[in-house]
Amino acid sequence: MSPPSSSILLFLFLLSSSLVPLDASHEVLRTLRSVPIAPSPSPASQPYRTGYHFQPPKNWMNDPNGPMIYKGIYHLFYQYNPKGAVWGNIVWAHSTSTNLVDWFPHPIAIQPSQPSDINGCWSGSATLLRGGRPAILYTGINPENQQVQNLAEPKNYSDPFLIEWVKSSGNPLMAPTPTNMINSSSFRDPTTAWLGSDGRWRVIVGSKRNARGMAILYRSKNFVNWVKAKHPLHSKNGTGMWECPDFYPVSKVPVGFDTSENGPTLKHVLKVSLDDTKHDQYTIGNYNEVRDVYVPDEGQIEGAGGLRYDYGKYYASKTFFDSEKKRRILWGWVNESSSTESDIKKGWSGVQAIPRTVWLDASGKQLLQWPIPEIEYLRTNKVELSRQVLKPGTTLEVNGISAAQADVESFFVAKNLDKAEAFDPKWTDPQILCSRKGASVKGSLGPFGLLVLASKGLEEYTAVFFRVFKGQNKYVVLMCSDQSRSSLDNTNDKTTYGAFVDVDPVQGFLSLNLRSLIDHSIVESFGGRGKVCITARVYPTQAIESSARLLVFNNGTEGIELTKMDAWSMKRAQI
Ligand code: DQQ
Repeated sequence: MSPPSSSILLFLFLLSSSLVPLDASHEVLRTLRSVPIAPSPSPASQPYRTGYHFQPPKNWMNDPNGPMIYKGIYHLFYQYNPKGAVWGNIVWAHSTSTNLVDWFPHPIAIQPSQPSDINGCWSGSATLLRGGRPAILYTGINPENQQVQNLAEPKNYSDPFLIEWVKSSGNPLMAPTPTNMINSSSFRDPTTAWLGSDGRWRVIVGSKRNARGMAILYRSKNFVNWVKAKHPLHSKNGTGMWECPDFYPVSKVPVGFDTSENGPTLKHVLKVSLDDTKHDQYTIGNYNEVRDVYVPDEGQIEGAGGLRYDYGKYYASKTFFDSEKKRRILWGWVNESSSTESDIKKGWSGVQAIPRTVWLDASGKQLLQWPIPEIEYLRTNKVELSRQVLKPGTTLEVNGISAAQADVESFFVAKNLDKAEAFDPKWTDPQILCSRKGASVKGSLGPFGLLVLASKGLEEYTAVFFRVFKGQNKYVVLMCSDQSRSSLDNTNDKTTYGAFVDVDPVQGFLSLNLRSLIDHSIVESFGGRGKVCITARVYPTQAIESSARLLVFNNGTEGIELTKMDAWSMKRAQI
């Protein structure tokens, strides 16, 4: 979401205050029962609502905010418009869960109520202070439409659901001033804070100066009085506004670490949501606590062309440390690819991707991501395909699962690597390559993979597939999610997505794993055991509910071995 210009903000504010007056009080509902839970809309009228991806019953949702675990309960807050299916009137909605799959809704946690947030409660993060006490830092929009940073704390620490939040009387705690050089329309989305060994908290806030994206650093001894550091934690010219920064330690062992941990065996990740491109881009590097700077490793690319959490639709993400299961979990917002008119008609917009565990790949050069294992409890009616060769031209239907709501894991092996097409070094953009070489463009080793949400006569399908090329010194594996045939409705954005997967052959064979989480209007795909993720939003008109089909295909001239495929129907989550 790009921040609306001040005139749009003023217009939205006037509109909302003239039609439905903004409630300036911090209304608090006392019990869980007092929250009206809307009945699930019928699938016939709402074929694009998800069965196991998080979404509110209606209206607009964007960024995940303040995820945390407190007293064994997972919390997810999110940017929400209580008044409609388009962005505006932004508050923090709140749900909790014991398993990250089933969610219980709570009253709005934070909404405009004081001058420092009267024009909106925008994104922010939770930090567990000493003794495990949660605190939320979030961006408020003040009466002058300036972006400022505020603090909210639980009213009752013994409530594991953290229903009521109290705003600090000192708000705003960080604000643009005539002397601190902060651009008041580009100063938002505080991260989870981390504690240095000097006993001071640090937090970064996304910003830009001209085209230089930056992570402005603040320090505090008591979490209330914050002092801006002389230099940002990091900045990079040419990258534009950094929204929703995230900064955390990782290691090659697939466990997570508290945000305050640092040491010689840990690397750090700095993720920024690039407002200019709407992509979540990250680098891996080192955090020098003495100088309070982050330095990306040599070879890491910042901005366009760098690493992305997801090469499809995925934005404004945020991680948290799950101290119970010792893992770092990533949440990300998946916006619609439909028109605003369709969103208003269906009455909602936006879903959250399935939470993913993140850790560092053995190469140390990129992250790995995998859907949290809890999601597997929804699997049912397993169908297995055993080892077979997918001959050139194969399209094989996988019967026996509900293909509109499924989890599919396939293991492919490409053997005749000497037959791979030559890779042209000019092909530097995998997304362009995928749109030129879609699923229907024959190759030699590929395209092979899945046709998901496919209609009976293949009038509609989304193709998720690989192609293998022979580069100068190594093989190049391309992973694509081709939405060009996903819907007969041409009002949707059907951009094809793609990425290169960094995998090497072992003993002359290239093994490629593909997992796809299919849920009515979202397809989340993980290639190379989590090296590349691509998420797509699709709106089939025929391949809906029980009419949706799943196929495995090979449109190359060489046979590809399907070592195994496990496919499950997914039960509905309680959301
Ligand atoms: N969404 C929030 C902002 C953030 C943007 C407003 C990112 O705080 O920069 O809803 O999608």
